Amino acid sequence: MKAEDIIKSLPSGTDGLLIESYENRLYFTGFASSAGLLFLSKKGSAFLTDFRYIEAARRQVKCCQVIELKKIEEQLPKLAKKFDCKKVAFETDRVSVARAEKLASLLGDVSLSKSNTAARLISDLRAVKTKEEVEKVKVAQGIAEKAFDYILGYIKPGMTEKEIALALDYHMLKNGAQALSFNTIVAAGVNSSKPHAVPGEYKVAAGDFITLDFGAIYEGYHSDMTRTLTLGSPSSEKQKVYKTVLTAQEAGLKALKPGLACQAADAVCRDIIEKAGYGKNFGHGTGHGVGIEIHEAPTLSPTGKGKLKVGHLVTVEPGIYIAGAFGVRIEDMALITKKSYENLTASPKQLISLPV
Ligand SMILES: [Mn+2]
Repeated sequence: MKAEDIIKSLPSGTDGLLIESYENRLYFTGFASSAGLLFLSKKGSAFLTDFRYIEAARRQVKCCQVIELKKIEEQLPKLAKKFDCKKVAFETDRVSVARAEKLASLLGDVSLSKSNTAARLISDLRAVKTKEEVEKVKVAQGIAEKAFDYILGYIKPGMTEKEIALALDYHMLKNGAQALSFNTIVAAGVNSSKPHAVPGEYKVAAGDFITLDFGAIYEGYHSDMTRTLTLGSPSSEKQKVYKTVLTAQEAGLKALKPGLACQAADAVCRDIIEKAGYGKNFGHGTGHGVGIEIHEAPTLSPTGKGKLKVGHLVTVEPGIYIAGAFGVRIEDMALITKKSYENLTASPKQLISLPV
């Protein structure tokens, strides 16, 4: 079990780990709930959740005993004693200072470790996807791609960004998405220069670039893709920028393999964009891990840490943004394999020009 790997790797002297975040509870138990506590320890583990979820949890959680959460102030110290814990770690990257103080007081004699090791170990573990996790992302991505195909026939001049975003969202939700990966981005015309523009009342018109960045969630797992389309014929400058981003994106993908430094993966895309004269117009990282969270480890950026490993699932999404004019971003998701990568995004990347 994944949780056992974490427990074994905790710093010496730490014998337990408290997991309270939604994301990590889902990861370790496979059970999604708005509240709960997973107590992992070297001598045993327990998942506590309240009356609202207890019936479903008893049926679904297989990794450890399931206990109905009633009075945490009594149950937590009792479990710590039962599992013979002297010191327990917690999610230092996810728990507020107030909650950490509360946990420390609930634990009484058992000390709460402030070490970041557990948080780092969980992040590293979650970055490497199992086959089952990859399958879920693939289903999510399939839902997003069907919505993309649909939207190509839907967009007409005069439609607002909001209308296009709503149509994408509706299609994903109607066709199996449990939820949306994030607020869908539809950025058209001058708005496409803002990487995370919010869809508004702007009406798409001939010559516009339209950037669509969206994803679906399936069984807790996210997908993420970006395509930039045009309505009618774009200017030659727009075509040049699109070609540059596409060249960078394809080169970035092609470079992916185990052992490649995350910074080096970023540099592949960044160098091409810099050489084309648009270095200052690419102000974000090249990519990020995707899974239970839309952004997770590893990070492909100039400050990204570590190297790619088999099982990492990352986006490659360079862009060029010219303030007050237009922007282009193209994004695929890629799974790092033994020799290179598998592209999980099948939608076409050649510039699609929609009829006006
Ligand atoms: Mn992304």
